[in-house]
Amino acid sequence: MTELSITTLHTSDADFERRFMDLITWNAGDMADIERRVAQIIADVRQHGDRAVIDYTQRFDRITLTPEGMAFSEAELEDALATVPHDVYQALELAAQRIYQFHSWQLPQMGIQEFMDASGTLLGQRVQAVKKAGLYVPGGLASYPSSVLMNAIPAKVAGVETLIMVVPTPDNQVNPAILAAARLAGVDKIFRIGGAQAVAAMAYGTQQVPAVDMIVGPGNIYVATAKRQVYGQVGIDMIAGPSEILVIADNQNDPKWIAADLLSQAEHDRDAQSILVTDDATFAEQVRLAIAEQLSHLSRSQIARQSIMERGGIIVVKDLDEGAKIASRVAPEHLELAVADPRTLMHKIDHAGAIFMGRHTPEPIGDYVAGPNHVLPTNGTARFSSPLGVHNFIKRSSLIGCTARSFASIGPAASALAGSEGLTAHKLSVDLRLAKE
Ligand code: HSO
Ligand code: ZN
Repeated sequence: MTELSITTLHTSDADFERRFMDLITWNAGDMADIERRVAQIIADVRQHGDRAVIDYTQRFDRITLTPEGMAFSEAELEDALATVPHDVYQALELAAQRIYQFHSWQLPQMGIQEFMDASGTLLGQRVQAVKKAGLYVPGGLASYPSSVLMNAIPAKVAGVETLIMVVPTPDNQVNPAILAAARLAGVDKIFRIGGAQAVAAMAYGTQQVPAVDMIVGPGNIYVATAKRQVYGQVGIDMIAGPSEILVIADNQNDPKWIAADLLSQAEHDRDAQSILVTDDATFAEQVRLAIAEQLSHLSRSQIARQSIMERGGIIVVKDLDEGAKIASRVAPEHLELAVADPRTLMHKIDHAGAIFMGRHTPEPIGDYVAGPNHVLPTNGTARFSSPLGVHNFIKRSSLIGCTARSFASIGPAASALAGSEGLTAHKLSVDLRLAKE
């Protein structure tokens, strides 16, 4: 086995800044060709509907669908569900129940909220769920039942009326636990389609696939590009990059625990990023050795090894406060605070998608059963964006109601502003009513 090298930086090094920026800068590469191909697929689906979706499915997934066969039938779902191992089903149930509970707690006040201001004008807002949402679920290596729960349950809790799901089934293969999760979460209809063609179908609608208002869920680069291109026609959640974890750990941890936590995200993707921040160089070396040892036993050791060697990092800081500053600059998707007093340290963190507090809270507990969402901002976007939640499926309408009296009081200012903007129809609309009163 080749020696496992991990980029190791000390904040006291003269070239720390440059090497730190190199470590955390992520470039997805040239996208022009993918953009073009995706645009073509979307245009085809808009023009030819199901016909185009079926043709692309034949080409990419090697299956022949009829229009009616695009969605799973009840009988097919029942058959698939019967094959899910009992312990997996029970675990999904527990996860679903905990995710439901957390997102119910998160729900803001819905419905009509209003007040009367000093002029006597009624002001307020109506808060409601989007009507229809579509969930993309990848096939293959990144097809996770837990992600079905994490995307579907917030939609249902928010009050989305129609929730559909698409999942590609290349060579007719599908993980039955995906279907079980969809059932548990209350998904209304599941289509066996994927790729940019499935995103286009949900955005514009076809004969079989209803057009939705909002598309959520992870996917490969084609799916991500398609989501970006249909944004505006529909809402989208976010464009997720490769997984990331940053662990701040003191030397009181078991290096094996921390090594496994770092590997948990490295095994997602060769491009995933795992960073250890510690105030003890000897501990850092123990973690490196534990990573090397554990790597050889992992089912995805090749992926994890590449991620650790090419994108992983160890940063040795002078104290935990400096560690918090470094972590805030990374703004990682997942941040573990494996220290004695995680709460104090948490207050010093400006940005992170999810914060795991204390030595007994490893990242994977949040991936599956804690309750908060595992769909989180990546690539530094935690500076301005938030985990997926009920809010992604909620929208507001403003309410404004003048009386003759309140209109007389605030109308003249509107008239003056309309005049100054040179918009004479605006002004007339106000003035006609003012004249009458
Ligand atoms: N950690 C991933 C989600 C996931 N993990 C699904 C396991 N299954 C999000 O970054
Ligand atoms: Zn994970």
